[in-house]
Amino acid sequence: MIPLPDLSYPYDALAPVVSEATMRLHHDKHHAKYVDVVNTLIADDRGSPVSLEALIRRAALAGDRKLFNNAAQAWNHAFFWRCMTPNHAPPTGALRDAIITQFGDLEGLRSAFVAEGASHFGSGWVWLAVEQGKLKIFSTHDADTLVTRDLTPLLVCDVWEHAYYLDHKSDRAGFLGAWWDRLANWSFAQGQFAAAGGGTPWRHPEPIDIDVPQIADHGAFERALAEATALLDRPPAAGSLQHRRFRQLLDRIAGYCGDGQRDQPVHALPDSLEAKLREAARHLAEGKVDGSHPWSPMVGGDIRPHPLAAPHG
Ligand code: MN3
Repeated sequence: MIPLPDLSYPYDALAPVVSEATMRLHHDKHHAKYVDVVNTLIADDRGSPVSLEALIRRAALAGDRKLFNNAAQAWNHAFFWRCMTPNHAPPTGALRDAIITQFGDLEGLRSAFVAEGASHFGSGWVWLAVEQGKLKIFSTHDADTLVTRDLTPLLVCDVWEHAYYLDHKSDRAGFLGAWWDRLANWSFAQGQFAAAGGGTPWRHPEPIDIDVPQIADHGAFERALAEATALLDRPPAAGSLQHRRFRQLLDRIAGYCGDGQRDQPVHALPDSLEAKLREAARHLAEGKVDGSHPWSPMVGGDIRPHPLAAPHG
């Protein structure tokens, strides 16, 4: 299943150019809906999960408009979140040099970008990209994306009305100018520019298989522990696919260890992990929402008693 990537900044970090209300609506409703539709459309697919990039190309080749539109929108939005930062700083280095060579100065590039987005008819996206070593500004309609083209995107701005209407009403040019001046993530764009010259550009987060098989042997137990440990360090948001997978991992680990109620072989958890996993499971089971607790983001969804939450000993 395709994950909905979390934002790397708080919802209110981009205000006032993009308000908290717009970010919550845009990420949690619009973007989440595209991801949900993709996951519904691919739910019957068998085999290992395929990357979102591969899925988009496959849908384009097959002429599957519904899958293409939703998958491309899922990708475009995930990329768009990365193109914004609350710590805006102008471009430097090789990218700055390329901008000056082609556009005279940063202002020249800004004018071209804002004009392209402002004059784009209807919904779509305005991009700064690299094509055969040259910077290029252009726009795409509706869900159309650069994933299916031989271009490396550096920055994108969403010019669908839902991206700016709450904060800027119909002033799309005003939104684009403020976005450029205050939010454009040049540090990210520089990484993309370097990758265009021979490297790996940004990829959508890998698909997640939420169905964790029963743990049958010690090798699988070790792998499940390693994954759970990694997730313990960055608790996934309630309701996310990562969250659902974490719950499954806890179930499988508990099943393999035995819950103390039944005559099951009991395999010991490493001491270093036991307390952390039991604490995570207890918070999931209690459904406690306490903003100060590191496990608060884990709480939510299908809360139920968990074997690992049972008193120890
Ligand atoms: Mn949008």
